[in-house]
Amino acid sequence: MRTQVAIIGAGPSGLLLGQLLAKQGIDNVIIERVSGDYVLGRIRAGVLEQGMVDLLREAGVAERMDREGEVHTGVELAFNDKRVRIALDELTGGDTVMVYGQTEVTRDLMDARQEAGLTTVYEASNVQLHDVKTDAPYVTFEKEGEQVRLDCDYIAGCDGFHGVSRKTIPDEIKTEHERVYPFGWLGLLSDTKPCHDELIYCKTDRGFALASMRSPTRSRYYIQVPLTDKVEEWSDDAFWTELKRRLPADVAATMETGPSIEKSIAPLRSFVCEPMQYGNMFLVGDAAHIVPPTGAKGLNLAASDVATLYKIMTRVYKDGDKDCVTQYSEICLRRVWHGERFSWWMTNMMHDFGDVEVNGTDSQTFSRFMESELNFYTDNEQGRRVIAMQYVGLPYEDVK
Ligand code: FAS
Ligand code: PHB
Repeated sequence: MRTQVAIIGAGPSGLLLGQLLAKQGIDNVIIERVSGDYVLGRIRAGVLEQGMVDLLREAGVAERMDREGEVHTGVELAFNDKRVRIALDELTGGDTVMVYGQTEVTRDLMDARQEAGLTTVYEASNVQLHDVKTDAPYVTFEKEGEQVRLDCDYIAGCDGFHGVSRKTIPDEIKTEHERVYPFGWLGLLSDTKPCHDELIYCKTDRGFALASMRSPTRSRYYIQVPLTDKVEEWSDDAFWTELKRRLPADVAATMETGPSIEKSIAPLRSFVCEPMQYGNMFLVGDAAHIVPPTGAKGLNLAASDVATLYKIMTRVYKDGDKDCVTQYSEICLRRVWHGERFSWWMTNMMHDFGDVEVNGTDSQTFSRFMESELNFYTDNEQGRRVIAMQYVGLPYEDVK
């Protein structure tokens, strides 16, 4: 097999990149480890920045999102028995976010790829990258017992945190930055009416909670839990009882509960691999970086990586400008670190660290610092503007 760009991973990064490249006539093949149904079964992000919305429209896959997605002009922070609305549009000169689940984004991209007759190899095993430092890199994998070789010009490692691509960068070349948080998020998806028309991020002395949604009839909720918790220990009733103790009282009093259709615990970490490229192999999305979901940045940072690589590949194949590939990592990392910092900051402000020492500060002192931080940034319009600017997403950077 031969293609121009080999894409490892059929998550949102790989599928969105493949769709954009195809629109420019750039041939690409996606190699995915699991089945398409398995990819769709993962319940993840729910909030899309304007930049990602624009990219999905450019890729020609936004028709259902524009019909079924919800444009949100604000989010709420609830703490110390008060609720502060961050008026995203007023504070940023009109920017908003789109509430539309990652599962639906992935489904739209899969459908578009199939319709375009583009090649995706699902359930490929033993995927390996070769000769990435040369002008003739290639990928090998096994499919139905057959060993397959895919020759290409470039490889996009869109294979997530546990993928194979990042391992291709030698240890002596890469630096991995990591912060693992001492708690996780227990998430529940239910076919119930959302408890509020906007997202509510709650900080309480029992821990963090988030009320989100997927549609007017489907809700997504999270509560902070200890890393030692197991999802099977949490009955639906226990979840709803604890969630109601963390949501604002008036919201909890009227909210609709029901059976979970998905329930899982996600660990929280900040992670960045530098550089994000090695020879003709580029790391994209979770393959290069992970954020705690408190800032709704994970999927959105993946989208801005895709945008940068798409612009670069278009310059290579349309303008014959191969030199611009050296800009990829530097451009991506500037925006990635802003997203990392915001997600780390929101996580520090909104969670209960219990008696865990943080950055050498005892937990009580740290908690006072964070309480002051949250009050300072929400008490005045300038502070709320800082939160709003990051929440809607910083501008994408152009390729020089
Ligand atoms: P993905 O991990 O989605 O996709 C990588 C793909 O590569 C997968 O399909 C995998 O099967 C495949 N793959 C892996 N190894 C391979 C190999 N060796 N060969 C071939 N294929 C391979 N973000 C938010 O913004 N908000 C949220 O609320 C949120 N919640 C999350 C909850 C959880 C439990 C997790 C894990 C992440 C969450 N995220 C959230 C972040 C998430 O949405 C990611 O940012 C997003 O999935 C990134 O997409 P990809 O980069 O495509 O990586
Ligand atoms: C979600 O709806 O899954 C969601 C929304 C915002 C976040 C995290 C998760 O910050």
